Amino acid sequence: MKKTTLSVLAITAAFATHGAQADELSVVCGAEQDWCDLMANAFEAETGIDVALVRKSSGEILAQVRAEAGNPKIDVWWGGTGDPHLIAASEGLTEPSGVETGDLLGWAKNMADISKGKSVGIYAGALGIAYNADILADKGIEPPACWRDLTNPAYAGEIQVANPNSSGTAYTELATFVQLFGEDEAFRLLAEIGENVNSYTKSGSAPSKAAARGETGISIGFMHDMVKQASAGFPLKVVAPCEGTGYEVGGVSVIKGAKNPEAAKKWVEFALRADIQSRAPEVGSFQVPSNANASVAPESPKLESIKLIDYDFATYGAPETRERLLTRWDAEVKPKGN
Ligand code: S7P
Repeated sequence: MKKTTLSVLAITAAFATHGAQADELSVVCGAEQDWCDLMANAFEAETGIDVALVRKSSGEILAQVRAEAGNPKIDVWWGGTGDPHLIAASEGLTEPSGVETGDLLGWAKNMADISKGKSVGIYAGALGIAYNADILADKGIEPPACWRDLTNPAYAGEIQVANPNSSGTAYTELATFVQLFGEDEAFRLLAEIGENVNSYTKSGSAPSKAAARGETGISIGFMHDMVKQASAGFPLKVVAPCEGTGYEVGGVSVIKGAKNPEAAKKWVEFALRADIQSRAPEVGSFQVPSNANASVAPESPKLESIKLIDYDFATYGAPETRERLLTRWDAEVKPKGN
């Protein structure tokens, strides 16, 4: 009798464990909170799998994935700039999802090629400058047209940008400057622009939200995050810098040793579908989708009409490059005492 009870308990426990594994998914999300929520709700509704989701900036996610290596709490990392996804892949922190990439655009497949299938591109977006037209007009300041314009002392205290240690957006900016101007000139320019910066934020989209609300005159960030504010009615103007600009390919990666690998793979398949990617504009996310059959919102910045650099994802998505550039940024750009 006792033996039977124990067996039943053991079977029940095993079933419960198995059930939990099949019905749960832990997601860390690098996109905007409203898009993260839309994705989690849609995935739960379609699959019945419970999603526990947390939103973080890209650098913070990379730090968590590194800290949890070998015993991850996260199953899948969705969104955020591609460079940290590539770094995690090269450090063996993520693993190939094995999903089909046939319908994806070239830049999304490129991400899969560089990472040996461990990360796949889900969207793309270009970096730019935004300004609050009312604030600059009130102060009688000419809007910037180029990256170099941001060194103008007329913008003292007017510029906001994120910190590249925490923010994928700001790391993309740092890597873009290095590719556009060469490393030494890039750091000289960033330090000079730093004289005009009022705050280095944790998240990459925060500066454009602040500029939209008139808390700062100028922001640096992704153009689609600026368009989101402009289309909500704020007086924010978006500038494609005259020298050219860099861009991100947002990624999705399955964490190595994920507790729920099947559900993680389902999430990746889900996130690459055209019908799912086409829903991003519902929450004002205007990145260009990676699935060739997804619809592109009319508000999405037209990448083909922007002077884009040939962003070197393999180099700037390598751990040693990120380490070197962030060390230099801390020494040469970061304000003392921060
Ligand atoms: O979803 C908007 C977006 O700009 O956020 C991601 C980006 O990593 C912002 O987070 P950070 O705080 O790390 O800068 C982008 O991938 C995405 O396009």
